[in-house]
Order: sequence, then C-alpha cells, then structure tokens
Amino acid sequence: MKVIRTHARDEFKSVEIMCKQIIQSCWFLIMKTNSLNNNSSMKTPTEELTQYKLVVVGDGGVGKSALTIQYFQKMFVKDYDPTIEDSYMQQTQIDGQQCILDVLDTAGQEEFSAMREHSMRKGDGFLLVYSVIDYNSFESVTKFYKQILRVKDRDEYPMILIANKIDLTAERVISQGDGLNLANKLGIPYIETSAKDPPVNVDESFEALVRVIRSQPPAFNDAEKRRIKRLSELQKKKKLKKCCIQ
Ligand SMILES: Nc1nc2c(ncn2[C@@H]2O[C@H](COP(=O)(O)OP(=O)(O)O)[C@@H](O)[C@H]2O)c(=O)[nH]1
Ligand SMILES: [Mg+2]
Repeated sequence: MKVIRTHARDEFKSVEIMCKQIIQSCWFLIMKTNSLNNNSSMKTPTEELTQYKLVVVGDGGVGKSALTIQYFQKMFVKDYDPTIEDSYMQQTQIDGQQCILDVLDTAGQEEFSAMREHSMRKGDGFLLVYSVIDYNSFESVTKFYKQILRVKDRDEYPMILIANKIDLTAERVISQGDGLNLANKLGIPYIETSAKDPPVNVDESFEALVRVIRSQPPAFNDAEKRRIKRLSELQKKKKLKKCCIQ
C-alpha cells in the first residue's frame, strides 16, 4: 500500500511530472480504498498509526533522491532532476509495529536554503547524506547538523549519518574511519549505503532512523505526540457524533 505525492516548483512542471502526478493520484486512491478495507478487518486504522516525517538532507548529487526512490520504488535512478523536492508516503511495518513513513527528499542547492529550513521544522528525523567520493559533501554534513539543531532549538535530535555511493570503491575519498569519527563526534549512528542495484543498507537506513525516533523519551517524541493529539481529537469527534444521534 503506497502513495507518492510531488511538490515540484511550477516552472519545472513538465508533461513527465503531470503524468507522474496522475499515477500518484491513482496510488492515493488505492491507498484510501485499502485503508477502508483494512478498517473492516483486525488491522489498525490508518488514522491511528504513528506517522514519521523523515527528511533527507545533504549536498546536491550525493544520492538523496536515488536513496529515497530506491526505498519507495525499488529501482535505481541514474538521472533525476536535482532541483525537485519530492515527498513520498508509505504504510509499513518496522519491528512488528505498523506506521506511516512520510519522507521528504530535499533539493540540496543553496538557493533552496529557505525551503530547506521550512522542511526541517516539520521533520521528526533526518538522514544526513554525503557521498564517499565527494569531500565537500562530507564537510557539509556538520553544517546541516547544526542547522537542524538551530531550527529545532534542541541540543540533540534524531539523525543518522549516511555514507552513500560505497559501490564506487576506486573513487572513494572518505574512508569508513572518517565517517565513523564524524558520527561519533556528532553522537549519531553511522550507516554506509549504495542506492545502486543491488542496493546496500537502503531500507535499513530509513528503518534505523525510525528506531532512533521511537527510542526518544515521550516528551521529545514529536511523532508520538502528534498521534496522541490526533487520537484524542478523533475520540472527541466520535463522542460529539454519539451525542447528536441521541
Ligand atoms: N554509483 C552510484 N551512483 C549513485 C548512488 N546514489 C546516487 N547515485 C548517482 O549520483 C547522481 C546524483 O544522485 P541524486 O539522487 O540525484 O542526488 P541528489 O541531488 O542528492 O538527490 C545520479 O546520477 C545518481 O544515479 C550510489 O549509491 N552509487
Ligand atoms: Mg535530488
């Protein structure tokens, strides 16, 4: 069960994107229908599930889109428009618990910095991606890390360091040791990935981030707080409905 939605900037809307949106709308309808069907069985209704908003950040060209599309569509994209900021949604099960993953694939260019801060505000957790063949992207990680903490006004926040493109062994300039040192310095987990087929640690990265979010104390867990608020609103609505019928 899967729905994908796109927020492409107006000027980049091509016929291809329009087609994509039509396909996405179909997915959304399928998801809605499935959700209705699920409600009649023993499964948890979609509105009662925790929704995790994950944000993929990093310099342009590090593989943010390739990782996200590999996770959601199980395919490797060679060429993807670097200016597009896309979001993808999917109901899934992690450690036996159903949840909804809402993943935002950000555009890494500097001109979209304001847009990035806006998306950072909404994120429950972040994948900080760099490419092991690009030293500058490795240096940028700390900048993204600090920006997230500033936007969130916190000393720590759920994040994972992703060293992507490990399949390009001959071109590698950032070693595993460098990556691990940075992760230790920032106090976040480290995962090496390849978005290319066969993918390495792609699903694991998104799942690991959900685990970090889940491991937070309840007072800091924004995703859980949102779910509790939504449930109490739903209950209020149900009570109101009952009152009206009687
Ligand atoms: N070999 C290899 N190429 C990758 C990998 N991830 C992304 N790429 C390629 O790197 C380029 C930039 O990837 P993209 O996902 O568009 O980067 P983004 O700007 O961070 O979203 C594209 O040509 C991808 O096909 C990877 O793990 N291995
Ligand atoms: Mg991209």
